[in-house]
Amino acid sequence: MSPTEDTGAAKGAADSASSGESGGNAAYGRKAFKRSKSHFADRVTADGRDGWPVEPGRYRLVVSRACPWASRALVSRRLLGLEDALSLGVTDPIQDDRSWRFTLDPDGRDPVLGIRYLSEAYDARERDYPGGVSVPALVDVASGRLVTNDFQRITLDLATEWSALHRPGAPDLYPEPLRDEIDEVMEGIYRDVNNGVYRAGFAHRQSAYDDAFLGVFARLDEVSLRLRDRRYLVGDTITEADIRLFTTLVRFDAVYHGHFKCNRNKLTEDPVLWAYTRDLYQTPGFGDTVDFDHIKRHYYQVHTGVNPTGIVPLGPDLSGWLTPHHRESLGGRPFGDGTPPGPPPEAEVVPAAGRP
Ligand SMILES: N[C@@H](CCC(=O)N[C@@H](CS)C(=O)NCC(=O)O)C(=O)O
Repeated sequence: MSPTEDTGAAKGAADSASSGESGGNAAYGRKAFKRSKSHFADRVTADGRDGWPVEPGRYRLVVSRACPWASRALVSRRLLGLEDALSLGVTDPIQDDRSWRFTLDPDGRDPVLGIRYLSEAYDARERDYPGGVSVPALVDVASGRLVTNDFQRITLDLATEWSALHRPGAPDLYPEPLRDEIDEVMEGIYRDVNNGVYRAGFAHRQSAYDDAFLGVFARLDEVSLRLRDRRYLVGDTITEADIRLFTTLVRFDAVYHGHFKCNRNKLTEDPVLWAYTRDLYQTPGFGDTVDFDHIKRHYYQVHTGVNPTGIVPLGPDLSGWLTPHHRESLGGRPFGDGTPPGPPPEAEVVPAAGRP
């Protein structure tokens, strides 16, 4: 990733003309789409060196299930079994002019933080903070203050700094001997795929779109080749790299192919990537975090600059997600010496509208 790219995440998100990721002025103007570094980059660590020690029950993870960056944290939290230690707040997939809101909760308030808008946690941290309000966000429950919105770091810290609170049998998502390779693979995937689809979707010049489009598919072709005879991206177990690729691929046909015009082909037309993504989708901790209803409504209704009618397509047909993928024949040990997580807590089960 480039730490200087601009998120475009901005306060006031309902209309893409004034909202960041959703198309904020800086991000979505005449210039090429840029993603900025996260403003709040404190880390929650085992030794608490930034003042935020790992502690069960101390923090709340706030996500939108629509957001690919937040969904990384959702998957990591499930795979690592951190549900009891780190509680979860889920926002409405549709932001209004004050950005992410807790309208899915009774009285429109997050039941633990007691706030109606995520921006209240940002304001508690820094009054009149001028930047964007983005998910994922880790919030200190007692003070109501935002700790970090650094999506690149949050998952790595869940994997490495929160290990005392991992469930028995949790996988090692960032194994030390493989870190260089994982980082290298993730860097190309971030630039060309995770962020590339946004650069294509928010492009305002043909050449910017063309570049992003070509980058997306060149990288997907390379990744598809890599995954032809190996089950996972690095090593023979699930790692952080797979989580980061998954959260983009699972959205591909639902939103990136049409809405973001990444339409050389669909995910379902690449037999390797389709089987790989289905394999992960069917792995406990991945698919059970995905809400296709939130994903589609967010992209098609919030990015009004890209989709002025706000019409949400009825397709694609989701039934294929549950079909056999046959990737077991490649070997691989999904959880290494560990075990898959159990089912999600009842309160976190994705409603039927969001599932195949
Ligand atoms: N926090 C990250 C970005 C994560 C991000 O962009 N999340 C999107 C949702 S997918 C968001 O919250 N955007 C704010 C908005 O649309 O107003 C950063 O600082 O770069």
